[in-house]
Amino acid sequence: MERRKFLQLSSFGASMLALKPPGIVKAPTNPIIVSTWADGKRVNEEAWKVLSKGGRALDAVENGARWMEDQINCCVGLGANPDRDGIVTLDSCIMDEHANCGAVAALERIKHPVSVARKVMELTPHVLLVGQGAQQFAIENGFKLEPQELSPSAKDAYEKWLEKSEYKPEINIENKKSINPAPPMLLEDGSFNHDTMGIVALDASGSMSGAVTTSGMGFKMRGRVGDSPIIGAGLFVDNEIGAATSSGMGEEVIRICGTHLVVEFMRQGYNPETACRLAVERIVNRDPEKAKGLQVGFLALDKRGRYGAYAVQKGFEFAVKSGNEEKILGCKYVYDYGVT
Ligand code: SD4
Repeated sequence: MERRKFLQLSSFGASMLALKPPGIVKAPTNPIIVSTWADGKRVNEEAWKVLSKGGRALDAVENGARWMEDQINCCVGLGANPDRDGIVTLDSCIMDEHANCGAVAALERIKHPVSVARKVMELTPHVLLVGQGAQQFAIENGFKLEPQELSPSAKDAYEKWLEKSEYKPEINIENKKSINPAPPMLLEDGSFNHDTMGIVALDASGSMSGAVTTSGMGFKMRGRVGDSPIIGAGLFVDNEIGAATSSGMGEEVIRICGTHLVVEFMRQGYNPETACRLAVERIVNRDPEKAKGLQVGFLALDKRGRYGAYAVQKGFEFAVKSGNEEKILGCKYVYDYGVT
């Protein structure tokens, strides 16, 4: 190629590089955080301590998740409901603005699985550590091994569950009346209204991150892992587009790579609520009868700070906090407790 033509072409290439698509440009933004369920409100407050000072979304979501894990008699963390064998096993994941991610599953006797997940992300070449290996990694990295005992509320709930030992995931559990509207959401029968906290945030520098922490479905089969620690199922972050998290029947979320799907719908131009609705419809349309008996909720935040949620059943809630709003919101759904 002639030298002049080559130079012309390469300067054209350089100017094209300068014209990055708008989503890729990192511009200052107003920080915002959204978290699943009503107790996401307190989680957001903890995360806001980081976001309001110009801190990183990654630190904010970890802070929020740690607060949740610290609650005794809670639906998340070591005080949560155990598996069928009476052992609490925890799942968690975290993902940052560079698509770095880390996760732990079936982790026992460690108080802050979200921070172990972050260490997996930062200190290993891996994404997911499970069971004994995850616990060993946690201990090697300074996490304390906690005693293996159930919290008073989990002990009560487990004893009650043992009376029938019925293995059926409780789906419309949100329908039950809360006797304690402040977190933890302890229900009349001693159970909790959910088992999972999903959090996604956008910080002042325009970076997005997310975290999920859960005890998984109460009285699950030993060794069962749901969507929560699975990147693309319980959590997905794409810093060019947005982030999403989920709660509910993990198996259904895994089947459709739920949060990855939500983010891909946002990439196609749908707003967060519509993106969540389309993912919910993917579950419902395949088997509407089955879907009548299960709950899945998706929550999404896009790069512009817009948020939205959608659920299979009535009852899914989320909390939002930014510089100018702080609220708990319900969302649209397909079924009103199994009825169209
Ligand atoms: C799981 N998705 O283990 C979790 C359960 C959940 O509110 O979200 N509960 O499948």
